[in-house]
Amino acid sequence: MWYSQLWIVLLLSIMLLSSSSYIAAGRVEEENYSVKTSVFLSPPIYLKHGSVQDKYYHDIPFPRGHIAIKSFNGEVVDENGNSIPLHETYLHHWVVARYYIQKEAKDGDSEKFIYARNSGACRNLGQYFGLGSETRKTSTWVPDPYGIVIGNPMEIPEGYEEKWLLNVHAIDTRNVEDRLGCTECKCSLYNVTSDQYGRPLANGYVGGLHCCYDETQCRVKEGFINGGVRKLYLKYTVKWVEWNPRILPVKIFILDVTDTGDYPPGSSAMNAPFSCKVEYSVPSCDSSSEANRECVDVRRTKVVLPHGGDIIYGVAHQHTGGVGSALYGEDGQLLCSSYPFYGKGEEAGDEAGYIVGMSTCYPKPGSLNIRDGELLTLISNYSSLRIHTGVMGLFYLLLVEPQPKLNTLFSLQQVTVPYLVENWWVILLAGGIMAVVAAAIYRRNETDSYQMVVS
Ligand SMILES: *[C@@H]1O[C@H](CO)[C@@H](O)[C@H](O)[C@H]1NC(C)=O
Ligand SMILES: *[C@@H]1O[C@H](CO)[C@@H](O)[C@H](O)[C@H]1NC(C)=O
Ligand SMILES: CC(=O)N[C@H]1CO[C@H](CO)[C@@H](O)[C@@H]1O
Repeated sequence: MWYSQLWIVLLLSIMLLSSSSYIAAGRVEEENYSVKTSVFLSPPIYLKHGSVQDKYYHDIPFPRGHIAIKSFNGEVVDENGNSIPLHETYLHHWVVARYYIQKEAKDGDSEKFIYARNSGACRNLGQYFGLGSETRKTSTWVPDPYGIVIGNPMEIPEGYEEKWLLNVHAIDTRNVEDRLGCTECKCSLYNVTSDQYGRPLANGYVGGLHCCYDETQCRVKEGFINGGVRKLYLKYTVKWVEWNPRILPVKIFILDVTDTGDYPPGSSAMNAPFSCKVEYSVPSCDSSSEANRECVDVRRTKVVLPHGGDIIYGVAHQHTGGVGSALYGEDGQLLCSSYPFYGKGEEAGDEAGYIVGMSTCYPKPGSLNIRDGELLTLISNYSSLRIHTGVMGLFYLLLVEPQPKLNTLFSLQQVTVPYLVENWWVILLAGGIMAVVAAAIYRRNETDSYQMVVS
């Protein structure tokens, strides 16, 4: 049986490898054979030179059933599936949110709509997934035995079904006068005097989402004649596994460096101002009074998670100009830092001047814990060599309920080998048992193991 032989080979290599790399080796084996990949396209997004689309799409195609999401990524493509570089279409952000809707209700019927939010405190950041320009090169992989569990029939209210909402904010910057200005939503380039709700712009508001909303137009180069409309899509790729009792569900938290911490008491205060401002501006360093030789703008906020857990994954979201973000525990311990990497060339995924990826944190499960009610410090750094408007400093965290320490061989099948044992013979024994278990599982899943679900 080649499968169990492979296991022995793997186990032998596990014993020879250092602790960090054998975590990876354990994962490949456990995870990949039953992971399914679904690739979907958003509804078409029509863009002409300099134009903005910021639309919400209800009931988007999504993997159905009681499953665990392992990763979620997206990118902008054209009708032929070609990747579109950020200097042509800037992906300001995409956001995917979960909701329940009464079975016979029409989308948009707010009475019959229940927003199934993440576990974070920002009421206006309730999404499950969301990134921006960095989406092509940012790992969103949720390691085994963890997963973002969705579609649990026990959680969906009676008479309702679970659906997904997609928001894509894209800015076409071909032939615009000031590319960075358009992506940073500078109001002077957008010829707007009121925000998306028709309210006049606040005094001193020079750039941000209130100036580059849906159907607005960024100034194109003088003399440029309209080059026609282009049809694009957000292509999103969801990796997932069927739910099984060995999966440990993670909770999603989104922290925001602009969070003021003023949460209205009770959940009814829906029109109270949001404590998370989502975006902010970075003044340029020569205009600030302080001697700031490095020209780094450091934003900082304190946030409390009423209910904590063990950190499984962390990543920050920043815009152009970002130079890093970090989360610290109450005792000052660094919990996770996440740094942007900028592209160097022309092609999609490596566009010079744009953040094309963010580094991520995968602490050893159980090694970093956030206590209930712990006061965390979130820091977001931007270069202030020049002014930046409409920047963001979000931090995504995946947390799991702390697991009881394992001390019986019986529970081995729940967990990957490496965390458990120091003595090689125990690994070997455990490995033998796991090989049998894995082979049995493998056989059971054989029929659907490599099925690709493409819609
Ligand atoms: C700016 O907006 C005004 C009124 O909304 C319009 O009349 C004018 O043509 C616009 N200018 C440009 C350059 O688009
Ligand atoms: C943020 O900038 C400050 C000041 O330059 C620096 O001390 C800190 O290490 C930076 N943090 C990150 C995460 O880049
Ligand atoms: C197809 C697939 O899901 N591959 C994953 C296998 O596991 C590694 C981690 O060990 C992931 O990075 C891959 O994405």
